[in-house]
Amino acid sequence: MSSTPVIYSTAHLAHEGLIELQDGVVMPCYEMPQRAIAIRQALKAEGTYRFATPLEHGLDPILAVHDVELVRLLEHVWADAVEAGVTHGTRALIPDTFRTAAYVHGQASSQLPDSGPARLGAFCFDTATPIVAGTYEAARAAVDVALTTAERVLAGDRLAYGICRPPGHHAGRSLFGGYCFFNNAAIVAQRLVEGGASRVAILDLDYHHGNGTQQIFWERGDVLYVSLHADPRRAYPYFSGHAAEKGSGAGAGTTANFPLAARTDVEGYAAALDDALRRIADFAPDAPLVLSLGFDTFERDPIGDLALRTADYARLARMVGGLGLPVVALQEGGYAIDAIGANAVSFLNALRDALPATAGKT
Ligand code: Q9C
Ligand code: ZN
Repeated sequence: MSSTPVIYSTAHLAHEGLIELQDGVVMPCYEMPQRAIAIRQALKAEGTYRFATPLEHGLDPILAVHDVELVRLLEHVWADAVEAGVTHGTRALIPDTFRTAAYVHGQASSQLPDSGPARLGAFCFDTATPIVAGTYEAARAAVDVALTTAERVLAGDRLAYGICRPPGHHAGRSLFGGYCFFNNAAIVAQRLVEGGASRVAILDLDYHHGNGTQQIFWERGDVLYVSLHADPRRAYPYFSGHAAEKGSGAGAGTTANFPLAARTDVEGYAAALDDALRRIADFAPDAPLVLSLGFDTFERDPIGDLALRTADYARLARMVGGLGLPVVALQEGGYAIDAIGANAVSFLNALRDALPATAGKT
C-alpha cells in the first residue's frame, strides 16, 4: 500500500496571535500552533503518511485570487507598526475601526490610510484575526503547502493532505478575517483552472461558512462552491451561507449552501452531505476535488455546536471518496486540540481507503 503525502511547513509556528476579542471578551486564540502540531503528530504515529515540506510558489498564484493591496498590507503592516511605535508592547495587531459598507455608503471618498494598523480596518471583518511578526510568512507558507499538496495529486496521488495554518476559507479577494489571510483552497482551485480544468469543485466541510471562497467564485461558472456549515442565523460569520445564496451571472447556480441546525449529528450531516455530493457529481468536475476540511464540527469543539464524533469522520470521508475524484485535502478549522489529531486520522485513513487506486490518473 502506498503512503499518502502530507505537506507541512514549520513557518506556521511564528504565527501566534495569543488573544482574540469575542463579544467584547479577551480570549486566548483558538487558532493556535498546537493545532497543526497535534495533527502532524497523530499522522506521524500512523506510519502510513509521508511528510514533505512545501515548494515555494511565489506571489503570482496569490495575486490570481487576492487584491495586491491586501497582500502588500499584510506583508508590511507589522514592520510599519513597529516603526511607528504603535504596537504598545503588545504582541498582536487587531484592527479597531472597520470600513464597513454602511460606513462607506453615500460618501465620495475611497481614500484609505497609507499604511499601518489603521489601514487594516479597510481589509478586515472581525476582531479574531491578530497579526504578529510571523503572520505574513506563515500565511505565504500555508499557500505553498496548499499548492504543493495539489501538485502531489496532479502527479498521480489519489489523496494528498496539506496541514495549512493559518486556514483560508474566510479570506476574500480584499479581505482577511476568521483566522484567515490568504484563501488556500481558492488559490488551489484557481490554479487548477489555469492548468486547464474547465470545472473545479470545492467542498467545504468546516463548521463555518467559507464566505471568502464563496465571494471569490460567486460569479464564476467554472468553479463550484459547495459548503456544509452551521446556519448563519446563529453562527459566525453571520452574513453569508444561507441556502438562498446560489451565485450570480456566469456563476448562477454554482454556489450551494447547506446550513445546519445546532446539535446536528452524523445522521443529519450525512443527509446534507449526500445532497452536496450529488451537486458535485452533477457538475462533473474535470479536476481533483478541493476539500476545505475543518474539524470544528466535532461534538466537543469549543466554538462549534454540531455533534460529530471521531468515528463519524470516517463515514463522511467514505461518502466523499464515493465521488471517485482524487482529493486535495486542505486543513481549515478545528479547535478541540485533544481530538483534532484523531479526527484527522479518522477522516484521512477512511478517505484513502475509499478512493479507487486509479483516481489520481484521470
Ligand atoms: N462570536 C475557522 O474556523 N470567531 N475560522 C467567532 C463568534 C471567529 C473560525 C466568534 C471564528 C473563525 C477557519
Ligand atoms: Zn471553522
